[in-house]
Amino acid sequence: MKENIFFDRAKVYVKAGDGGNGCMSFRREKYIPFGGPDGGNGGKGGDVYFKAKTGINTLSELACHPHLKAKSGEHGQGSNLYGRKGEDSIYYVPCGTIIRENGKVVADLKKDGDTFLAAKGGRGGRGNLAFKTQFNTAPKFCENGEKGEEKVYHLELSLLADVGLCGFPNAGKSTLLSACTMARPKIADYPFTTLTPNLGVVSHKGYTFLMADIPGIIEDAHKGKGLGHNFLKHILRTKIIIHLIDPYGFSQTDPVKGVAVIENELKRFSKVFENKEIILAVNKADLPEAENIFKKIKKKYAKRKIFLISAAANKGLDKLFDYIIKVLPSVPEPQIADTEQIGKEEKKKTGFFIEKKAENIYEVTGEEPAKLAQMTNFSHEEGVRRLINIYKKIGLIKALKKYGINQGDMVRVSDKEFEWDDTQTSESKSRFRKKRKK
Ligand SMILES: Nc1nc2c(ncn2[C@@H]2O[C@H](COP(=O)(O)OP(=O)(O)OP(=O)(O)O)[C@@H](O)[C@H]2O)c(=O)[nH]1
Ligand SMILES: [Mg+2]
Repeated sequence: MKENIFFDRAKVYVKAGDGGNGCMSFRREKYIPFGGPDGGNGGKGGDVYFKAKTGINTLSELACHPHLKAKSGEHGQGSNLYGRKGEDSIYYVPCGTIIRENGKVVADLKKDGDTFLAAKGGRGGRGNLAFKTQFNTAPKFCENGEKGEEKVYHLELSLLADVGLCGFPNAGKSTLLSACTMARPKIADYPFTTLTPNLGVVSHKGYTFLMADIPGIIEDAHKGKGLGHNFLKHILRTKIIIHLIDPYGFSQTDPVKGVAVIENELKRFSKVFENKEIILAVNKADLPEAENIFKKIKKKYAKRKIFLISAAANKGLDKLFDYIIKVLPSVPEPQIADTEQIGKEEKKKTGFFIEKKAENIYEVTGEEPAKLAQMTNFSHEEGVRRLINIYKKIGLIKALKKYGINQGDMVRVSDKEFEWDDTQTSESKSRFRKKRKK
């Protein structure tokens, strides 16, 4: 049987489709002399998207298949035929997926249908018809398609429930979830029954809210004891927490002292828990010791909201849920973990940087020059001339001269290499001589 592994994080490598190359072609038809250029444009490469979808609960699929791609655009053809666009790829993630790039949050897909453009497909290269002008009626060059974006993202699932359940193992968290929702988590009389979070929808007096049950935590969970405290991130963004207490305590821990033990673990995990309402609920009210423990805890935590319930016998739940539906509407929308803000899209980087790599090798880095070089088809002399003209316009040629470049030196841009030719890079006459391309 295939094991259902729960992943709540994934590192993925995303590659959008490349744009199709433009085409260089001339109309050749009987009785039509000088038919003119008719090379069509290449198609755009497909984009890669992440889309939140209810019903998906883990990032397992992406964690196991982390290479995500979209199709490339087709090349343009003669007779002004445009290449077909590459198909977009949509990868579905659970609601509550936080997406980070270089440690910075770039998207928080909260509800069903929320979409994030993860990598943009490359633009299709233009065919020679697109370059036809009054001054150049028969352009003998075309563009390569632009490369699709490549990115690395860290995805993390942080469930978005209204109410989160926490407490020592065996307190009855899963029993409570199954008593009031359609969820059927595993329940058993031993600790660590629950190994992955469970979600359920509670309907109470015409209101509905989402409840999350997570594995139990124990003292020193932050040091990795028990199942550790990693699952706490799934109740980090809940509006209210219900801390369930077993009147018989857990292991050697007394139930009254245990309250502080669990809450310390919460606070150690994140400051966010300090500002969240935590309701105390003494469970297993049907057991003889429950009433007594309830009184003791009420005395110790006089200012807190405390309930006595029995999840298994469905006792006291009405009162608890009455209180929850009363306060829920006034609790603000939970923010991204640790109050991080979604990073604004960085402005497209223009400009370039020149570095002398060796005695006669100059390396140019910069998004714009690299993209221009990549989109130039070096087998077309006119295309190379156009590239040099654009490099002149953006000041690259001037900057290289200022840097002291000499006749015969090599210039590296992206994966292309040129030999510098003074006569061809002068302001009046602009010609690079192509040395070789990789
Ligand atoms: N007597 C009594 N037993 C209960 C009550 N609620 C839960 N239990 C029992 O407590 C045991 C643990 O219940 P679970 O719901 O699995 O506890 P949990 O907190 O989810 O435990 P972990 O998943 O291990 O963290 C089970 O045997 C339940 O039947 C209750 O109200 N009364
Ligand atoms: Mg459980």
